Amino acid sequence: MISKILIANRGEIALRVLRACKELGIATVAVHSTADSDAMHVRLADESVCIGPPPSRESYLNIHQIVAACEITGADAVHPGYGFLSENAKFADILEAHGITFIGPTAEHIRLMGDKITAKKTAEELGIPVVPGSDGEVRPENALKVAREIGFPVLIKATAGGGGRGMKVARTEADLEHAVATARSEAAAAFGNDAVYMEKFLGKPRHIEIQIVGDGEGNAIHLGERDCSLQRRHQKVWEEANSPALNVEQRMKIGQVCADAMKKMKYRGAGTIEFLYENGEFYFIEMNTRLQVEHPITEAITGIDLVHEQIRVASGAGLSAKQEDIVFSGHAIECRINAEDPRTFVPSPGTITHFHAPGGLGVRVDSGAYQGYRIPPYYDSLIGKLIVHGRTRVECMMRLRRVLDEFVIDGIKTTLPLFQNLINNQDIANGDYDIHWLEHHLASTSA
Ligand code: MV4
Repeated sequence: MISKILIANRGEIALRVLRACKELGIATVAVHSTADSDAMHVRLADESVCIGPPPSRESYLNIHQIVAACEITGADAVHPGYGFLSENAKFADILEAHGITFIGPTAEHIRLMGDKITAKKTAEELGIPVVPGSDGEVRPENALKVAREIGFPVLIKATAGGGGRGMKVARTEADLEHAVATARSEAAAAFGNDAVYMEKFLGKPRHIEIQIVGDGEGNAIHLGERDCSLQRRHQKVWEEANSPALNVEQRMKIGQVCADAMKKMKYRGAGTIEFLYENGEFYFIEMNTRLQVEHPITEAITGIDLVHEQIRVASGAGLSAKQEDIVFSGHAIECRINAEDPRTFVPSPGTITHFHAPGGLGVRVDSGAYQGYRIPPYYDSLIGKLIVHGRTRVECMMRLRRVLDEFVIDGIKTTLPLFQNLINNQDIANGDYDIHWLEHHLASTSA
């Protein structure tokens, strides 16, 4: 049984995890850099430990400091949140070696899915549909042969990459050699691993991901999909559950394929299986072995607290529900609110002089911000997530429009105006968008 959880993260997700711990009656330890002493989760935690100066590599990424904080406080489990050390297999190994429970998958599964070549091979072996592509690593000497077999255009990806980092498109044979060489050198520089692989480049897909939870013993459930196609420079902006593009049959089919795959690998914890969706077909691209930023929209339509599930599974109590118990109800949209200029997206740190979070039925604001809070310049610009639920997508959009007009954040610039623009856009109203839509929209409206 877990008695005290150290939350190895900051910002809105640290507060979110803390809430779940308190609901389960589990003691909480917050860790923070010197720049986050005034953070809300530090104030609300039972204990807090300063783990270093502002730079992440000296604080939130400092494994020694985090393990030391566990030893000092007697925390017997760590929740990593997302980002930072959440998909660091070495961190999971070190915690287990210290007898501290890592609330997440095994280090073995983190490593397996962290390498995008082994992730794709594993997915295919488990019966998950994948993007047509190379059988493993592609090298300069065999790139042309592989590309001709796949058919142009092709996409070269770094096996140690993910999230769009290190990808290069080759549209013709003339582009290929340079694309492969550039991808390999950038991968070596960014990840210390120059291995790349190749896939058929899909031109106008949606980005649809499936939420799963496994108990590590062969049971697993899926909690439906999230449509994350509205992205800018690989940063998700607006996410929806359900996807406007899927029907119930498609949802249940791809969900079951993923749940069955997780049963076969005895996956432990929460995970997200990412697909590109085009012309009615799903194509696996990668799997994330962590809780995702956008998990609240899945919680909104299923009523399941995903952090509760993570803690239950980590403590050996198993899943709280069977697949037949899962009911999808209504529609939810998440808007990521960043402290950025809404036109240029340049970060806008500073002090919040007035903060009013909207409320009402079906409205959730996950944020550690408050009036007088000073947003530090050292970390990503996400200051909160606005999650709105309705019985239908139309009701959800109506509610979202009201909520965006009610939300007050003064003293800094935020991306709220971007959402007030999107909520009145006809393509968005029709759910008619793909992964390129937002960047095209921003380019056309900023002119
Ligand atoms: C692709 C693709 C097109 N074809 N793979 C981007 C991040 C990572 N999740 C994989 N990504 C892509 N992989 C093939 N074979 C297009 C993208 C992509 C993308 C995917 C989802 C959401 C936004 C995106 C933006 C640019 C490119």
